[in-house]
Amino acid sequence: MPESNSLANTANSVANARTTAPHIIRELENGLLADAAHTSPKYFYDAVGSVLFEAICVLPEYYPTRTEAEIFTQHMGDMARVIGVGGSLIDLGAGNCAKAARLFPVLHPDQYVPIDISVSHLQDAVRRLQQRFPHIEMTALGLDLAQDWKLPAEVRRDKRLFFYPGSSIGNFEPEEALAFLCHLRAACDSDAGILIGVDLIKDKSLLDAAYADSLGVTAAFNLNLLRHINHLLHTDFDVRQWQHEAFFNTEKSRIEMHLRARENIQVSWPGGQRNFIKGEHIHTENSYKYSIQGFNALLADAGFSHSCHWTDKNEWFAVIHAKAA
Ligand code: AVJ
Repeated sequence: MPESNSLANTANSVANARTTAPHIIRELENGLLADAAHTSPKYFYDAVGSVLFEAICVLPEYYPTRTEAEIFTQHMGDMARVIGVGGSLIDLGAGNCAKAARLFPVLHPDQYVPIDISVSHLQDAVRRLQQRFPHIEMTALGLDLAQDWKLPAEVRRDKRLFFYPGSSIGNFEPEEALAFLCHLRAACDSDAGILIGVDLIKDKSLLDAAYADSLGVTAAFNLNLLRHINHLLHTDFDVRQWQHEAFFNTEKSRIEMHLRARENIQVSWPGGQRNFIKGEHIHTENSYKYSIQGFNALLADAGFSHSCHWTDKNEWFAVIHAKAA
């Protein structure tokens, strides 16, 4: 017993000694020190945050995941007719690869390229998928899609389909979303296309409920960010001093998530500190909602054409396909 304890302690201290990359420290500090404090939504997804997000996806109030899945169930055959078969399926933010795997039996890609922020997250899923679909060449890539990124030469050029489900595009500012789409368009030959999930503008009460669920899972997801930042920046955030807030900002057509200080709070970290007065907040996420026309205009501005969309009976969510030529 003492043996294994001391081994565990050694492993722990090695993990704790791992230092955060300087650009991440800089990004976090800049956000915390800004007049209107803010953080990037990519920091939600540590081990706990990723599990909480999976729980969000099965909440009754959180319609996007379920609605998108229904759209695929209903319209996958039609999508395949529009898109055609073969080519390279490039999965942006692949995670467990489950959404793309549903498309394999209808799209029959020659190559599957799952991309996520860390390749190690993809490895297990890809190994399992490779056994189920031995004839599809699989190349997992670790890239941060919010940074400048480039596809390596292993990614085939022939008939690329950029797959971006889940309405993750909503996390970008509209001008960043346009830049992102332009970046994809630049990686397209004339036979390429994009298949993207887009959350649509709807009644404010439905949107508010989806991001402030009755069980408090989204609140836990938002608050967990502070624990993750404590780990990355060695801040001394106390989660209990902060309150989850989420609402649809109709003028800006976006869900905003914030963490509001329940009292006056001083947050310190090696090399910095920030005082928050009671009621002051940290802006933790935007999730933009589009109309189909609005998103088509963005696609057109990025150089995509022949757009085609599928939606659910309530028109809460859309899956949109567009061609590079
Ligand atoms: C992963 C960005 C699509 O905006 O709905 C869910 C993240 N945040 N609940 C979204 C999220 C709070 C989600 N995206």
